[in-house]
Formats: sequence, structure tokens, C-alpha cells
Amino acid sequence: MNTTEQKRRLFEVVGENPRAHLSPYCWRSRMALAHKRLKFASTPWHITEKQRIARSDGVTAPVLVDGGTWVRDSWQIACYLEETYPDYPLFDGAAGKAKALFVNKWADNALHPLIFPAVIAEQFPLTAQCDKAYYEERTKRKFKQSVEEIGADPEPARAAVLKALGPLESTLANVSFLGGGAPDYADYILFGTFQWVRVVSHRPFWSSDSALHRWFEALLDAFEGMGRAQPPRNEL
Ligand SMILES: N[C@@H](CCC(=O)N[C@@H](CS)C(=O)NCC(=O)O)C(=O)O
Repeated sequence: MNTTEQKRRLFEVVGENPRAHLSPYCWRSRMALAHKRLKFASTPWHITEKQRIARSDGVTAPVLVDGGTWVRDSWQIACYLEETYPDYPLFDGAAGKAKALFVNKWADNALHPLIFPAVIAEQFPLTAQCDKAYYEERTKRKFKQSVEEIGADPEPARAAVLKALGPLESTLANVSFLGGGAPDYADYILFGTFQWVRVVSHRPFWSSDSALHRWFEALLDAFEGMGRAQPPRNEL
């Protein structure tokens, strides 16, 4: 590990298998750093290890440590990187940033709550042993149902996800990326979402002739195949 990598670290959630990078938010930051051509060391983190990220003033990953600066939350990390390292912009100016913010909120507040019940039964076995009780307790508190109850019948949730993805599919049938001819941060936000699905679930939400498939495969290949180097569910 060289000095730059030691100084720049990204705390990323991993499962029991440390090769299981299963957080959609951490993938956003990973792609943003790669887009900026910034080297970093990945610091595997379990969601109960709150003490290790206490300096971030929060309890969630991703957390970026850049020299002496600690930044938490994937959106804040993207904004920090854009301001601190203006080369290779993540957003096309203020308009691009506004578009990405909408995509960020759509993913977090509309799409992820639909995907969660569709994949949780396959995801939970990958969860780190030390996180399992916390994860179950937090799920119960948040959704008033156990992991088992939520995951019992994924089919209605899958149908809801497919419906929600309609506008994204028809958009990508007309453009290469949400960034236009090349990906920008809006693409990385949604790449994070579907990389999460690829890591935790055996079942993709699209067929191989869809625009979403073409777009996702291109992003898996980006940055010398950084995303593709992540083993999918059936290899974990
Ligand atoms: N808004 C945050 C969400 C991050 C988040 O929820 N991360 C999860 C991992 S996927 C986490 O660290 N959870 C720990 C907990 O809920 O205690 C972001 O975009 O970074």
C-alpha cells in the first residue's frame, strides 16, 4: 500500500465473507473515487463497529478519510470530492448536481424500500455473524416485521421493483448513460443499487436484451472492471 492509499481510506460494509461488498451506498463512493482517478485503501467494516467510525460523527458507512478529513454519507462524499478535486467532474455543473440529487433521493426513498423485501431473504445469510442480531433487531424496529417475515414472499416486491424500473429502462433505451455519452454521478448512484442486488441476489431484475442490462454491463467494465471484480452472489 503506498502513502496516498494509507492517507485516503474508505470504510465499506462487508459481509461475513470480506469479499462481499454489499452496500449500495459504499459502491457509490467507490465509483466516485475511481471516476476522479483517486487511489484509496478499502477498509472493511461491520455495521456494529460504530467505535471505528466515531470520528465521522455518525453510525453509517461509507465514511471517507482523506488525510485528516472525515466525511460520512455517500452524497456528502460526492460533494466533498467534487469540491476538493475538481478534475474529472462528477456532476455537469449545478444542473447536473440537481439531477443527481433527485436520483439519490429516488433511489434511497422510493427504489431501495421496494428492493429490500425482494432480496432480504437471500441477503441475510451473507450478513457478518457479528452483525446478525443487530441487523435483525434494527429491521424489526424499522419495519415492524422480522427479516424472515419480510423475506417470506419476495414475488410481490419483485413485481413492484420491475414496475418502478419502467421509466429507467425506457430512458436508457434512448441514452447511453444518465450522464449522456459518458457516466456521471447519477449513473454511479444507481449502479450502487444494482451492484447491491448483484452481490446479494441470484436473480437480476432484467433480461439480457434490456437497456438496463447494457448500461449495467458497461459500468461493471468501467475503471478496468472494478465493479466486475466483485464476485456476484453465486460466487460468494
Ligand atoms: N444516507 C447514507 C446511508 C448509508 C447507510 O445506511 N449505510 C448502511 C450500510 S448499507 C449502514 O452503515 N448501516 C449501519 C446502521 O444502520 O447502523 C449514505 O448515503 O451514505
